[in-house]
Amino acid sequence: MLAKSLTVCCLLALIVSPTLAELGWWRTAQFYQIYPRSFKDSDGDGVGDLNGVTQQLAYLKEIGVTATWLSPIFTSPMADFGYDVANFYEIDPLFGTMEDFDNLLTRAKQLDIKIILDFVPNHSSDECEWFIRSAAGEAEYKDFYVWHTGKVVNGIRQPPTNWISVFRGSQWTWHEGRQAYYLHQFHAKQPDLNYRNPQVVEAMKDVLRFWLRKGVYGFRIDAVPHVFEVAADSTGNWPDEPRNEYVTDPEDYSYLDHIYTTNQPETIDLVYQFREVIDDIDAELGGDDRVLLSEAYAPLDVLMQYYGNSTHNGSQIPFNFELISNININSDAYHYSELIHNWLDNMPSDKAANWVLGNHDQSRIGSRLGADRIDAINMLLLTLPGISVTYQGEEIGMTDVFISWEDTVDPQACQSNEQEFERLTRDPVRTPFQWSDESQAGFTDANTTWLPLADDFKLVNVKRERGIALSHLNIYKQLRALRDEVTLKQGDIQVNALGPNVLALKRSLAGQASYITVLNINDDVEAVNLDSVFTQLSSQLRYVVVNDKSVRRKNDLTFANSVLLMPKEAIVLSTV
Ligand SMILES: *[C@@H]1O[C@H](CO)[C@@H](O)[C@H](O)[C@H]1NC(C)=O
Ligand SMILES: *[C@@H]1O[C@H](CO)[C@@H](O)[C@H](O)[C@H]1NC(C)=O
Ligand SMILES: *[C@@H]1O[C@H](CO)[C@@H](O)[C@H](O)[C@H]1NC(C)=O
Ligand SMILES: CC(=O)N[C@H]1CO[C@H](CO)[C@@H](O)[C@@H]1O
Repeated sequence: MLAKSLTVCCLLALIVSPTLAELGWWRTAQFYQIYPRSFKDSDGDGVGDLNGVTQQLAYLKEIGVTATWLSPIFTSPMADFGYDVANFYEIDPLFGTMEDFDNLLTRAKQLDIKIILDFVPNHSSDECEWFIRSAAGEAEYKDFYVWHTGKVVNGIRQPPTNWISVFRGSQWTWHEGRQAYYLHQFHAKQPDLNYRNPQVVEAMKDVLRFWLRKGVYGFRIDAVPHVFEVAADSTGNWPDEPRNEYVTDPEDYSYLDHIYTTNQPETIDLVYQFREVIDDIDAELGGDDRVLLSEAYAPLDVLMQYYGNSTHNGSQIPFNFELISNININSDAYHYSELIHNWLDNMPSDKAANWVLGNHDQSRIGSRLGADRIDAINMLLLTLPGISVTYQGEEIGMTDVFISWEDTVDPQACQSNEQEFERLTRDPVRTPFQWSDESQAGFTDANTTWLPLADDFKLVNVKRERGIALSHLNIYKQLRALRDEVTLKQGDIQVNALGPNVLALKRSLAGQASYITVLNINDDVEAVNLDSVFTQLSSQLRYVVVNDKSVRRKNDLTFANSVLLMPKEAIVLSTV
């Protein structure tokens, strides 16, 4: 049964003596991502808004959320649904007013839920005043963006480099007014800010200061690796990027290897600078720590640098996408174990681990890894050490919704074609939240919603799942309650695969009960001997959390040396 087992014990922040509050509330926090367009609509226009979020904060409390990060709510022409910011200081009227935002902060404070905002530094909207003034050549803003007159080949004007946009086609768009090309790594309506201009860096730091002083507890920084391009050479030109030979579509982003437009070394330093702003505001305002969460799909060694180096602190939470990017429906338990170890074993010893299993850009857990693994994955997420990040709807087991080409609105897909959009579209994970079995799933009073609602909303919704003992929601809530145990907050972690089908994690702390999460990720009945991989277990273990595949019930006992698992059964046991 027990073939290869990876037994490395990771000591986390448990040079205990400081209390958790002193260590930082965020170190064991449960973060929840709200996609405001799709969370709750309060004004009947079919699009979610801030008052909707405020109305539902009690639900976040119910599922034990510590802090919630909101996808962008700033003024935007919505070419990329708010990831194209026109004014970094204003709330878009679609989501409400500044007063609505203040009310949200007040209510969140009453409920002790921290609000985190999405910060989109990679670009602004082309409708941003900064861009308009830059395009007009105004001295102060002239170099706020990346401009180039292009090169002339055989008498024909061409963009300065071959760089391809994430949304297909050239990264350069000609601007008639300025008579130059501007750079955009994403949509043409999202010109890249020029971070080699110190005034831009300062302007963006001011944005951070503004919202922190208003009362937000930090930021999730979007698309960090794209912030810098390679520096121009002495003639003011940039190199072309090399081809990826295996991709044949010259419009496709993966046609080129992005060695000059992503993960430039300056990016890390910028994150350290943003952290200094956070720390300065901590010193100015006091109270609980403010935090930076950074989104970067980058190699592990680069991600570890985001945490900080010997002289500088960085992002407290560099998103760990190992279990999003590198696991698929066919992955075995060794693979899960290896990816978990990758993070734990490479992380600086005084930092906190984090685990992200979903977001607004990724296929949902139930669709990506199998609907019958939803509880198992949530168990993993909530019993691993450190910080958990849940995307809205994953706690009730929402799955990807098929959206036809006609109904598709995601620019990443709309810029492709009817054959390819399904591979690119992120609409299926952004559909309205399913609150109840009522009209429009209780999301809105409108007759239509900005994206179609899932067909399964009468079965998969908060109201119904509250009443089912072993629903995804109730299992999630039980796991959340378990996270208050000191062992789960501060304990050691040991992760082992017991053969290809069973993954086990043990959390332990001297003088406390140990907790063992055991997941049968496949469809055979398995009998495992936990004594073979974990030491110091009591001979009998108690079931603390079970899922609907289990034949055992909560509080039943089992022998540690013969735990029987049904297909896809996922359980948490404790020593007795
Ligand atoms: C740490 O980061 C700072 C700021 O980016 C940099 O100047 C310094 O060289 C780095 N130190 C080490 C040891 O890498
Ligand atoms: C990083 O932050 C921690 C916690 O706030 C602090 O104790 C430490 O001195 C900081 N390290 C550096 C290099 O600034
Ligand atoms: C929704 O549709 C019903 C029936 O077609 C109609 O009576 C009602 O006015 C519509 N509501 C809105 C908000 O458009
Ligand atoms: C990784 C990534 O693409 N992140 C964001 C950067 O900005 C674009 C364009 O606004 C967003 O769509 C992405 O989510």
